[in-house]
Amino acid sequence: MTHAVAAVIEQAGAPFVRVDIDLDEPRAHEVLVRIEAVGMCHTDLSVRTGSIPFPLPAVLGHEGAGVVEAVGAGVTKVAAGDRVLMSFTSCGQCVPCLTGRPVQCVHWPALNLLGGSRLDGSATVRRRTGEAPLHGHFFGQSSFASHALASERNVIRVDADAPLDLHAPLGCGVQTGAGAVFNVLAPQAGSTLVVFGAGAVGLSALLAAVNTPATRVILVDLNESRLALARKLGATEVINGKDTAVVAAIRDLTGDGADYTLETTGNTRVLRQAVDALAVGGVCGVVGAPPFGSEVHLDAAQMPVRHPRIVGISMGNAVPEAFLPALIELRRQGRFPVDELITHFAFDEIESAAAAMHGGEVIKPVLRLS
Ligand code: CXF
Ligand code: ZN
Repeated sequence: MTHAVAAVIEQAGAPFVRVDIDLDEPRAHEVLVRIEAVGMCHTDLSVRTGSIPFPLPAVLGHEGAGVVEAVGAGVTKVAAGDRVLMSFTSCGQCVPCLTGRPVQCVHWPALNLLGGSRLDGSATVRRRTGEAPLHGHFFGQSSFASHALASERNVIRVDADAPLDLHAPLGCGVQTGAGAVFNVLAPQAGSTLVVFGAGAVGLSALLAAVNTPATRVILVDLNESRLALARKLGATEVINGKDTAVVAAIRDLTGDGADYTLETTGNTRVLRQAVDALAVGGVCGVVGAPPFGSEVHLDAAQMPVRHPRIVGISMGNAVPEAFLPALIELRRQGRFPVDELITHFAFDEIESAAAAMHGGEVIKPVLRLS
């Protein structure tokens, strides 16, 4: 049993509150991590509002980074003292896992997004006092806490001098945007990519896109300061959707439309725009997560006429053990300046961090615990 302190959401719409918790002992393939830094992602806030039905009360947080304190008897990948990032988890035994597609693990929703416990139903976190329930195992970590119980599968070892407070968000938001571009859209030479949304995911997609042979990368958002940052980070054009008909503006800029679009906002009207803005045969990647049950209207008659391809993507379709070290190296070389997206907060400022991200002033809050 490990004593820890967590930021808990007690019920939908409630603030984060500090709760003393106990973590289970690491099982054979589990890893106990002392958290040094943890990023905040919109998915954490979507659970808080109830638009993702993760069971509450719960310890959220899924961009944790820290130092391994203990490992289960069967763990060989890391040892106590190693510094690690955490990403999503997967079962390792289903056909998608065994064929290199852990994001498509058949147990992915239960293990990461909806379950709240290990797959066998056992709890990883408990309150130190009182009988009220508490759910954890969010993305196999629940890292809005001083310590998290992860598994061998979702920790990635990094160098001893790695700046964890700059690397933590690679585990979800940054991987989601960058991987959508590098691993799925993979834009061809001379092509045009339009990214809808200049938040952490959209701007990470931009940071990736400037490392591809796409020659035009257009960012669409409603916030002028985010669009200014997008320009600074290499967007060739920006569109403020507040005062512009976005699809018409993209056609003005491109002629027939964009070869690739990427929807990162989770707004279904924007998804419609991202499909309508495609050139014939173009590809629209969808990473934005609207509330569960949301539906989108498309012009179905255009499907056999303009041949759009619409691809759902999560976690950048990445294998984190391979992908995160690549992002770290690109950053080290100055080719992936993710630092520009990050604002640091103390762990006990978690509520201000959430407000600043929600309000658009901050792109990627990272909480420091030490
Ligand atoms: C999530 C969004 C909700 C669906 C699964 C992937 N991505 C990151 O937080
Ligand atoms: Zn996330």
